[in-house]
Amino acid sequence: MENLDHLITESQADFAACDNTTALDDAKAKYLGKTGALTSALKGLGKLSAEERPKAGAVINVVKQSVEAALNSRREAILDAAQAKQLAGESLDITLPARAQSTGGLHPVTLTLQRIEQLFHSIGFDVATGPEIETDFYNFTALNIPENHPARAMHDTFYVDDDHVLRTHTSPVQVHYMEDVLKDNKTPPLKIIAPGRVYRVDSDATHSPMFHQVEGLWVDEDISFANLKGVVQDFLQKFFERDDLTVRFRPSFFPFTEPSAEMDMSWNGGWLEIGGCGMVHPEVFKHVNIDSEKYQGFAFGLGVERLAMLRYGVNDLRHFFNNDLRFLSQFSK
Ligand code: 2U9
Repeated sequence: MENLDHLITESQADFAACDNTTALDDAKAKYLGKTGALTSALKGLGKLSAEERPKAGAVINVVKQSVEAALNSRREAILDAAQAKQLAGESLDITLPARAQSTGGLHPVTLTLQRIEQLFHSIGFDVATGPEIETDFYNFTALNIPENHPARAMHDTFYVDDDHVLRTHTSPVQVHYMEDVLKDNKTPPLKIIAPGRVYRVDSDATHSPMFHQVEGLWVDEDISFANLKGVVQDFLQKFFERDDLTVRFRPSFFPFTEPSAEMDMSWNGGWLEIGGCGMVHPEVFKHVNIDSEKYQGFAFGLGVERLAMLRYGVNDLRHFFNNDLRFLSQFSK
């Protein structure tokens, strides 16, 4: 019988030349396929004598096993290489630094409120808070706001029911506070600020249906407009970090103060309206049983968003409420 050893080296060379399994299957056919060299050799066994057949069969099988071993080892090598290539393509670069966890920060209005509270606290004002849903009495009547005043109209104020409104200012907080102080048999002096959310039916670039106010109240035996001017000017100078900042008053009207004034502050060579103020109206003191012959008090109100806009140079109030992180993240330290 023909020597078949050359098939081993030939098949090894053929298999080595294959770089994918399809080519390998084609190469396999040449040796192990239906008409392959080894298959033909096995078929040829029938022509041999019964004596020669087992020996020749054994020889063919040895060659066949070698070819199969070469085939399997090449197949494994091709599959390993393909997998390695795939893994290399999908690999994660674990040397890349992890993305930093963002820590968030306080809202600019919160930062402004904190600053306001801290500055007033430093000159002896307590911080008072109260409910955001108020009765008609605390939001309007106790503050001497007459029955037919526009602030009481549905189109200016959010009504919860006939007797309850979303507070339109933080003034009811001071009414509660004065009542509570007197309930404890305490007497003035009384020195508080009332910061918080308030609600009005209003919405444009400078008005939002929800905004923040801070109101101040100082009641004592001889409190005057001069004290008011000193407190407000001192506060604004510290808040804006400008020692040369001054305030001026323009006569105005509020039902809860008499006399009343609009407050302006000096700003870039001009004047900027910044809030309202006045001496607490005797009618308001009457509602909380404070003797207006003995005590006087000043009150003022400032818009917190307005202060924040001026301090941070924000030109549209709505930025504060759109929750755009590109805006908000600028205030995180
Ligand atoms: C009591 C008595 C009087 C608070 C006052 C103003 C004038 C005022 C506005 C400024 C800008 C509101 O945020 S704003 O829109 N406020 O003009 N507020 S006097 O007077 C009071 C408060 C409580 C018991």
